[in-house]
Amino acid sequence: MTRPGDFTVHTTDGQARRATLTTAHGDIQTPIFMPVGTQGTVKSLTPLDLEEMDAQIILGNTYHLYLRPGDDLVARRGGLHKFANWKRPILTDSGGFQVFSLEGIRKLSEEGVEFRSYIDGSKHFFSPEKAIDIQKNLGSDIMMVLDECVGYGNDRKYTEKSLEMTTRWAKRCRDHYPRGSGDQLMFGIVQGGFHKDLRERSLEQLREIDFEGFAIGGLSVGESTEEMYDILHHITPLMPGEKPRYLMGVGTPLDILEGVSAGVDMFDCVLPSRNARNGTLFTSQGKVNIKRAEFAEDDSPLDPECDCYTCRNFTKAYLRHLYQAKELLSYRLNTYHNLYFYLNLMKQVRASIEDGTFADLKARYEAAYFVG
Ligand code: PRF
Ligand code: ZN
Repeated sequence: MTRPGDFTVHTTDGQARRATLTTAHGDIQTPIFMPVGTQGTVKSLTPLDLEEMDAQIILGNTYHLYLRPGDDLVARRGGLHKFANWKRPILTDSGGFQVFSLEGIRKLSEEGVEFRSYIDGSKHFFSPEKAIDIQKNLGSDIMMVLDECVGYGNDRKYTEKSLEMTTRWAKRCRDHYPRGSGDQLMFGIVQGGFHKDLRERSLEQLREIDFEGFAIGGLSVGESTEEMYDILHHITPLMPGEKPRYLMGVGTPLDILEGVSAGVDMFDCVLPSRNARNGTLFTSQGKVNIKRAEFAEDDSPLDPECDCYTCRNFTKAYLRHLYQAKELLSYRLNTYHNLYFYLNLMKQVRASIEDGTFADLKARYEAAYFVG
């Protein structure tokens, strides 16, 4: 019998791990990519689409769902799973990142963060406890602690003070929902900017608190790829091996492969869905910009190696036309393909770890995606 929070590592290939995480809405096979469904929907797709492409878990946002339609309204409808008719696991981000990255005046204090609604400018306040209460109302399988995501370019002193506060907030989140209070899991978030010793300190402090998993926050915030990979490879091997590791808001196919090579188990990013809506499509041959004139009369499929609904049924010429005409179907077909591509990448990653051929897979994608 498995219980929510159980995490079993089946095989490793270098630092890469093939594992299973149990949640209240079923098991997740890792490494995994989580499509982003900020408003309780992965833009332009239905739950049926997502099930068809084998999405195992999606991400929702505390910040957005609290502001609209309101977490109480969602709770009265039995939680986000019922409300959105999504039966598989859901992870909710705490709002930490959104409050700090979206516009809106904010006041930060030990107690929490005050911010203005991006919808109507009204004032709101998130304490660590409030962020957890909202995620309880949403009924997600994995809740994230409230953290401060320190932007790129902050000095060491600021970053140090911030990570110490993020730790105190993390403790308050856990105290507000002690392990065993319910079926929802809670992950801590490592901060510390681009200072290795501060990253280590953040991790050490969070390890004292009993979380079911650990995330790496504060990356992909404007730094170079080298800086990101440097911190990633430094901190991931120091994270507890017997718990899931989640790299927040990252990234490109190559970033994900790099994360897996460092031992990361879970990823989310708006890139595949957002790029789809801008006409930037990920294929086995690299990125394709579908708006380009060269595709106007191109009757070949977007990616001959992809067997998604879009690639099996439509030509590049048609996809370009839909994009130029701003047709709704353009968003839908493009999003379907890009997410299918990411989920298929993760399927290949899992199989390659089982076969001990992960390094070969990574090298193949690096050849297709390297932009010199
Ligand atoms: N914190 C939280 N969510 C996040 C991040 C973070 O640092 C990031 C950083 N890439 C993405 N999403 N809570
Ligand atoms: Zn496709």
